[in-house]
Amino acid sequence: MFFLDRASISVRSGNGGNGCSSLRREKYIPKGGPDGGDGGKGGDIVLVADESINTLLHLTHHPHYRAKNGGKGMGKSMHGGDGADTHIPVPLGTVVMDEATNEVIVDISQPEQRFVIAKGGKGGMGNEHFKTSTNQTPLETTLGELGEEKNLVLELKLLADVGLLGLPNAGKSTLLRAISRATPKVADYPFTTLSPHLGIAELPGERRLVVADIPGLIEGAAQGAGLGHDFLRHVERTSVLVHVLDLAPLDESDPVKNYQSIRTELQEYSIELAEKPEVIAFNKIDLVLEEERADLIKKVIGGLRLARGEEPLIISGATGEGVKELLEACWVLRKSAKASEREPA
Ligand SMILES: Nc1nc2c(ncn2[C@@H]2O[C@H](COP(=O)(O)OP(=O)(O)OP(=O)(O)O)[C@@H](O)[C@H]2O)c(=O)[nH]1
Ligand SMILES: [Mg+2]
Repeated sequence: MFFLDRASISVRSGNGGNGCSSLRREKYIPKGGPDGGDGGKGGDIVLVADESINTLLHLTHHPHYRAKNGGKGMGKSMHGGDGADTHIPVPLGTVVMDEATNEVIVDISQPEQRFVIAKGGKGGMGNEHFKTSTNQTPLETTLGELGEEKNLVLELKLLADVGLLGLPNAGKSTLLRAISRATPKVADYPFTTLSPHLGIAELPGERRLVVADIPGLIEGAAQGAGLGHDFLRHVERTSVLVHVLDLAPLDESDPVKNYQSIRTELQEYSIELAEKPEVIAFNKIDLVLEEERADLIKKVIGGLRLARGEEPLIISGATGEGVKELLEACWVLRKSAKASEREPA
C-alpha cells in the first residue's frame, strides 16, 4: 500500500499564427510579387522533471496552464514570432493520465526529463508560398493550426518524510489536521485511526513535509497486537519520527511509562526504525493548568532519561501551540538524515 497525491490540471498549447497575404508594393516595381510571411509556431506545454519538489501541491494551487500563441506573418516576408513555451515542473515519479480515458500518457521518471504534453500549433503559410508560373500574384494563405487542449490527472506515489507515532488517543490525528489539509477522524476513544493517513505540511519558503499518521501502537504491537504493527512498515522509510506523547492521558496513565512502552515496541520491531531521528512532542499542554506545567514537564523529562541535547517540544495539536517549532525541528532532522543517506558508506 502506498499513498497517492493527485492533481487535476488543464493545459492548452498556443495556436499557430496565421500566414499573411501581401503583395510587394514599391516605387518603380509596379507588379511586385507576393511577400506575405508565415505565422509563428504556438508555444508548447512542457512537463519538466524537478528533483527539488516532492509533492503535487503546487499544481493544486494552479490548475490551468496556457502557452503563448504564435505571431501573425507580415508583409516583406516577415515571419511571426514563435509563442513562448510554458514549463510545468513535476516531481520524479509523476504519472500523467488523460482525464477522459484514464490512459497513461507519460511517466516522468528520469532526472531532467522533459515531455511535450501539448504541442503548439504550426504557423500558417504566407502567400509567398503559393506563387506559380500561372499565378504570379496569389492571395492565398493558410491559417495557423490550433493548439491542443487537454485535461490531465497527475498522480504521485508519496513517501512520507515524517511518521507520527504514539499510543492510541495521544493526539496524532489531531496534530496531522493542525499541520496539513488532511482530515483524519479524531475522537476520544482509542483506535480511531484504522489506516494510515497522509498530509502535506507547508512551511514558510515553499518547504514541504509529507507526514504520515498511523494507527496507535500498543504494547505487543511488534508481535502483532492492535492495529499499529501492519503500519509500522509505512514509517520504515520516513526520515524522522515524531513521538506524540499525551501529557494528560484520560486514563491517568504515566506519560513516562507510555513513552517507554512505545520505544520498546519500536526496538522489537526493528532496530533501524528505533534508531531513526526522533522528535518528542509533549502533547495536550492546553489540558495542563499553567501553574502545573513547569513541574510536570520537568518530571516527565527526568523520567525519560534522554540523551544529551535531546529536548522535547511542548505542543498542543488542539490549539496549535508549538506546532510551527515542531515542523521546523522535523525539517532540520530530515535535512541531516537526507544528507547522511547521500554520503558514501
Ligand atoms: N485538549 C486537547 N485535546 C486533544 C489534543 N490532541 C488531541 N486531543 C483529543 O484527544 C482525543 C484523541 O485524539 P486523536 O487525534 O484522535 O488521537 P490519535 O492519536 O489519532 O488516536 P488513535 O487514532 O486512536 O490512535 C480526541 O478527543 C482529541 O480531541 C490537544 O492537543 N489538546
Ligand atoms: Mg488517530
